[in-house]
Amino acid sequence: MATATLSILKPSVNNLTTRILVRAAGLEFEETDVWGKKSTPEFLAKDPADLTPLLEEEGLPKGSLWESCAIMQYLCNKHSLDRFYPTDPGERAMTDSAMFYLVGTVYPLLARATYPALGFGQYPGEVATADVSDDIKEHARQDAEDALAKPLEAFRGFFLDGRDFVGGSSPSIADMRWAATLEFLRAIDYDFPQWTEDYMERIEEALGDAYSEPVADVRGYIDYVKSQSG
Ligand SMILES: N[C@@H](CCC(=O)N[C@@H](CS)C(=O)NCC(=O)O)C(=O)O
Repeated sequence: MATATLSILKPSVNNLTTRILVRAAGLEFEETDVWGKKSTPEFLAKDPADLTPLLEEEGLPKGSLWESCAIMQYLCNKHSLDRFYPTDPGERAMTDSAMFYLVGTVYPLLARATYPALGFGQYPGEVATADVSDDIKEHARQDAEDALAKPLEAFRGFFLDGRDFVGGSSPSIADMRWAATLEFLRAIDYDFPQWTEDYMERIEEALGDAYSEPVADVRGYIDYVKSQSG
């Protein structure tokens, strides 16, 4: 019987990264799709942030944990998955830096650029949720899309300089986090530099079904929203 439960939403890349890791590591886990089942008193008792992914496992101080990168770091620490989260302090710092950069700096831009196409709600206080015209909202969305080129280049120039992956010769949890996230840019037919396509291809090839099976949910959702916008 699985000792860990991962509560997920299938079209989400924040969820996808953890779904890739548990498969790549061959961990025993139960995956629960919580579409329409969040925001209940039971869910909020475990996850007051009301966000997915959510990991439940005995041994966690509160029995539950949210935030995709924290979940991946915890699982790697607990199961000694050094190949995905190196123990050398310098290599580990590279992995952490790439993940924090993604979550703190890149994801907010990417969400502003892609969420309208994906049909996802945006955050209070942003242009997209303000009482302004659609033209102004589109202008702000385009600004976010344009602004992505700089952090993408920073990522390539630093983390992939002389290596195939942040993790060196094989993908780390930072690579899973980055590749999963970049999938959303297909919703806006983002003009990827060739290195990005090559990087994503390398990750999928290295991880095989562990990547291809869960990413099909995200790609399927993107195909669906594109077919609706036709
Ligand atoms: N930084 C968080 C983001 C989590 C997040 O935004 N999760 C979204 C799915 S992409 C969610 O559960 N949204 C549900 C909601 O807003 O009700 C992580 O990486 O886990």
